[in-house]
Amino acid sequence: MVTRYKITTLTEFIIQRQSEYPHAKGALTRLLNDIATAAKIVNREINAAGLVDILGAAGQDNIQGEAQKKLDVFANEMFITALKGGGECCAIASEENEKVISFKNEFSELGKYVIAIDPLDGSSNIDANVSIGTIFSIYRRKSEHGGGTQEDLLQPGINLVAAGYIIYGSSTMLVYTTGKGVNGFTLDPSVGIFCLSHPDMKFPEKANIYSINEGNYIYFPDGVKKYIKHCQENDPESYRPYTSRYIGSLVSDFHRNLIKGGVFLYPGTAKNPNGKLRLLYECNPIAYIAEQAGGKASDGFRRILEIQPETLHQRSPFFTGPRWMVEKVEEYMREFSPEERKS
Ligand code: AHM
Ligand code: MG
Repeated sequence: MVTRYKITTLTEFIIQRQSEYPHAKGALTRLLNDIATAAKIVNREINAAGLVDILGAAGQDNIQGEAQKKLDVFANEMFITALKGGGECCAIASEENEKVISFKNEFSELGKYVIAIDPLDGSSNIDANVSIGTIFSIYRRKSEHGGGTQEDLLQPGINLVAAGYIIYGSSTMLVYTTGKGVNGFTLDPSVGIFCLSHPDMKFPEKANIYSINEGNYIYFPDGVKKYIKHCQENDPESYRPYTSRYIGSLVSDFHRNLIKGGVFLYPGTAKNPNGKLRLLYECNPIAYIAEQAGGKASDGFRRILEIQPETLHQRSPFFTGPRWMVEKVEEYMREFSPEERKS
């Protein structure tokens, strides 16, 4: 008997999912397609980066005072162009722009959605040919008409409609959720189509990786220091000692931990009490995916998705992975670093 394999493309998949919402008019479907199209173009540029002379700083700093790379600039412009032209989105908050970009034109003013995006995360790794990513989150706007506003974007993660990331790695994948599980699609570069390759992704039950920039150890809160010791103790029943893996590229570290089972930690430190990662376009979308994959995401004390953002670029300590691993981190934080707790 001949075995038949059905290839499901990303476009087919999101259209199938749309039919589960009888009142949906296809706006979210079109928005996700716009993101996928921009991602393919960004992917093409990243793949060509070693060939053409595009590497190196673009000569300007982003608003966090970090040197921007040319590919950051390119990716930012690409996603903005695709989303503005698509007409479903009325405002974007991007890691690369200080203020909200509000679309006031005939295409987008009526768009129902706003997007927070990190167009190229982990970009300090580009020169070393290490996997990098795009992280996006989609909210329904709060304002009723006109261009989208900052208030439309300052929503807690529990209001997310969809979130996802693209990982530009040994293969390029788009992973996303609309709140009904997490699905991963691998780009077939020969035809330029994302194909369903990782349906219904879940953290594996057996997990034994911890990912943290241990070079900052002396600055970590005591709870995190004690947790690291816990990871290194011998207890085969709980798969310890764990393996340490850290790329320094959030999407890549998270993606590996999702597939292989592991916890990611980026704590606050004495110098930077809120850590490094940005709540709106790094922590929230990854937290939503983590929860949908059966995991958890916390700042050590609070559920990430319940934090009310005050500013666009605010940072948060970030711990995410399988539920039981994150709960262990929280236990250590409560016991050894109670002074870190925020209101
Ligand atoms: P970026 O947005 O400037 O690229 O920085 C975010 C990146 C994350 O991808 C990664 O998890 C983290 O920075 C690594 O930071 P560090 O080098 O301090 O370990
Ligand atoms: Mg980033």
